[in-house]
Amino acid sequence: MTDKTPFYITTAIAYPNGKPHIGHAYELIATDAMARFERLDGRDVFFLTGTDEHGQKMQQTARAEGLTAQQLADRNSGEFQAMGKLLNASNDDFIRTTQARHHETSRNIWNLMADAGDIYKDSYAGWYSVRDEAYYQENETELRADGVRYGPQGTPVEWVQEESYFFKLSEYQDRLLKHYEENPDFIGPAERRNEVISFVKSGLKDLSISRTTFDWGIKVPNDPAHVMYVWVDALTNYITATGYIEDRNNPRAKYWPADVHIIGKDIIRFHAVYWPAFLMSAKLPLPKRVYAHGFLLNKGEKMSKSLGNVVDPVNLVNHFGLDQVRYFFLREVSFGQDGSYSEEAIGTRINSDLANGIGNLASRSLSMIVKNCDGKIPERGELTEEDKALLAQADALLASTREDMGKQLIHRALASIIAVVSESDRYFASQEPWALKKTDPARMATVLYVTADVVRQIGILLQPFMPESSAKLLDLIAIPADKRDFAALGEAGRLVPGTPLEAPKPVFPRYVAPVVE
Ligand code: ME8
Repeated sequence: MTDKTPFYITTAIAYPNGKPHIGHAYELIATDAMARFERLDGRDVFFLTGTDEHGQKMQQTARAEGLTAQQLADRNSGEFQAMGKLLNASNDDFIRTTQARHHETSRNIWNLMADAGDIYKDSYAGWYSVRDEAYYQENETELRADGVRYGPQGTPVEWVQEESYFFKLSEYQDRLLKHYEENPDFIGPAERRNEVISFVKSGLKDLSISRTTFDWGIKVPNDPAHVMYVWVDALTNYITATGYIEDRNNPRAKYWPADVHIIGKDIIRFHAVYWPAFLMSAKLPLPKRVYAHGFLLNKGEKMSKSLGNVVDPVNLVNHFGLDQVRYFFLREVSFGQDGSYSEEAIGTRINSDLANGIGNLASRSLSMIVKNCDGKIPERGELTEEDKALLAQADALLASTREDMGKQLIHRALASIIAVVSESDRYFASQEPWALKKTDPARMATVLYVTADVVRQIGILLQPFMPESSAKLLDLIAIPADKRDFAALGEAGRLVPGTPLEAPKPVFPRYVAPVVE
């Protein structure tokens, strides 16, 4: 049965203090694959991404570049939107936290928390990392030999002391722990869940939620000397886009609460501690799941401007091709763990899985059909045990990939699809349809039919990961537009004998590394 219920998925919203890097691209590609998967599976999907434009980091960067924060945000938010187009991201909306709709929702959620009695004015004194836009306890920081104090993410912290509003986070410690216990799927993967639970168990202090020493932010209701702490406003973006707080009749209100927030592991604390506490205070439903992916490392090393190894996603896509890059990251990196990439590794994946794998299977089987079956999908005869076993494996992919994708195990879903490609290669080689051409053409036709139907199902299932190439693959087998979603998998959409095919064009070329002179 097709599940048509709403499905709301988000990426983190990036700081547009610079151009997007490969980490941003990775998160967007992965979230896009999940959104596309659910859409093809019949769900009513809302997929949101955007930019997080306020805060001290934005203001400082803008100043250093001789721009206003708004100018910097406008310039780089445009870069993030362009990256989304380049990556073929299918987001339904792009939110910018400087938009009026977002200012309104941020004020509304603030007022709801204030009405609950959870906000009070005091003064803050403590450590702050502008790079992380995060407050840290002294015991989370360390003074290093260079005389600089660093926070837990390795970024410098500075001492801030100013009048500030506080959120009574300490009062939510028990409720949060109870929520994690009662909802074991709320945080994934398990390492992150354990990390969050031990952080909360170690004791929560009230959280400073406004700043007075700069003004690039959303003004606190009735106290314009304060701007909201950037994370209060940033996290709120997820609900802004649904209009849920303002109008439950908004056609998008049905998407709240979100099914899953996809974020990087460095920002789990904000999403799995602060955000649910704010929502509990505002008496709003909590997101169903927060899933943190790992970090991408360049040849095993952290990317940083000083190491000069920050890879521009545009260059990577221009060099290898978009779907090749999408495939590589989604297949190579275990989603939830850190992953390393290198040009060699990308080239190897492209050749083994795409060119020699699915590409070769499709071109061998389809060109044989074109040459030997009158250019039409052949009739299939009686199925042998081998035919049935292969079709059964392909037919079983929907259930297994659905289960994997439901747990954000993207790499596992892809691995099982590619395993069926390898299985089909073995089947094709052992059935020897080229030999059957002379001895038993009817049997050859059945073997080609079975192989082509597996190619069809693989093409349908690969659409979330490689939308453009999969469409080309499905074009080669003349699959009509209304037979490309998951409802057409298995018996329901089997190839129709007599459908004319054209000679297959290569969909996945081999990658040949450029010769370095
Ligand atoms: O954190 N590999 O923005 P951001 C993988 N504005 N993912 C990476 C990465 C890497 N090398 N570097 C960063 C922020 N990311 C906030 C979010 S959400 C309400 C506010 C991921 O631009 C990072 O983990 O620093 C985060 O999920 C996203 O990119 C944006 O990072």
